[in-house]
Amino acid sequence: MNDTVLLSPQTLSHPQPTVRSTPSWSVEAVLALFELPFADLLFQAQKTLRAHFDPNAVQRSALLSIKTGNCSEDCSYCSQSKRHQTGLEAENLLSLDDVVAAAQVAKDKGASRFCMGAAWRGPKNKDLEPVMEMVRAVKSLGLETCVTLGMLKEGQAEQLKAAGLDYYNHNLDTAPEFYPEIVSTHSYQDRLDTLHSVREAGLKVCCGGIIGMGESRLHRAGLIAQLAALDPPPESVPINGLVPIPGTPLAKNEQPDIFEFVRTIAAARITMPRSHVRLSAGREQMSEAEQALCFLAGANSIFYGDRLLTTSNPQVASDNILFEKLGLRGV
Ligand code: SAM
Ligand code: DTB
Ligand code: SF4
Repeated sequence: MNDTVLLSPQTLSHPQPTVRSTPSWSVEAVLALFELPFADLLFQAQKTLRAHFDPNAVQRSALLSIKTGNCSEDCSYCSQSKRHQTGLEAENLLSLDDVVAAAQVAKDKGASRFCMGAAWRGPKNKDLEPVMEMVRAVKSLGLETCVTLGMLKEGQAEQLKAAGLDYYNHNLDTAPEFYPEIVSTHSYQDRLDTLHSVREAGLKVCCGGIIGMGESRLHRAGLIAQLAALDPPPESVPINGLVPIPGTPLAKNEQPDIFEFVRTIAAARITMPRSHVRLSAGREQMSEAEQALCFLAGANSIFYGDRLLTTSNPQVASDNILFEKLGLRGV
């Protein structure tokens, strides 16, 4: 397969409008960004951030795993696949009360959005009603809502929208040509199809990827080009550093250096100027100075709270200290 393939919206099973609201980026053009001198790249990213956002405001989302483990899919990075022996204890869907209590704690700590993740290939129709109740209850606390439930069947995105959902998270994770090396139980096209139905239902899109799965720089550029080619681009773009999980095929993968991660953030910022770019999983392995470089490169969102889904995240108290040192304002 051609290494620089860009699956355009036209390759989707549904026809798309031909006039784009934003210019699209070729893989080669994104690769050229990655190859700029580091300071030139960061300068361009910082200029882009300043043209569209308050550069010192950082959006904060809290995460909760509402259904953990025992997932049928074989995503090779994930602690929750039943095909990997990760020692994770599976849990059924949480109760509404537990979810509301966690959302209230997140709100009290300052998060503005609450993201609920379920380890499903996709929700069954009977799974959707309790999730919709959670969405309604979390929204009534005054938080923005986001869910990540896997692939959606026809009509499900509309039901979630009707329940008041704001965002649906569904990551493309890497370039299309590398995806089959990471996951075999669903395809890149499946991911694009769900993203399309989420958009059609009028939901905001949260879509990003993972750095450090053994991909090349060309693949990283391919991921960014693919995200920027979504029309419109995702409102929220989470860039995750792989959290190596013992028992998964990627547990011992060598990680690219921090500058490559920062370059990916900068490329996301430049190609998706109006999107919130989230410095996502992997922050716990980063120093304060490394995180500061990511903010300089245009990241303006984080996961905030002591836990991600099944792994830990920096403590709220240490994030508050970092924000104070950098003069950042959490929103
Ligand atoms: N099952 C749903 C799905 O696959 O979309 C939702 C949950 S899944 C855990 C959401 C995203 O978390 C993945 O697409 C991936 O980007 C990220 N993720 C999962 N495990 C990770 C890890 N070990 N390191 C970094 N990111 C990870
Ligand atoms: C995203 O891009 N990253 C989050 C969220 N969306 C769902 C998940 C990160 C998971 C990190 C590994 C874990 O805690 O299991
Ligand atoms: Fe399942 Fe999502 Fe993990 Fe893949 S990333 S194994 S679909 S929970």
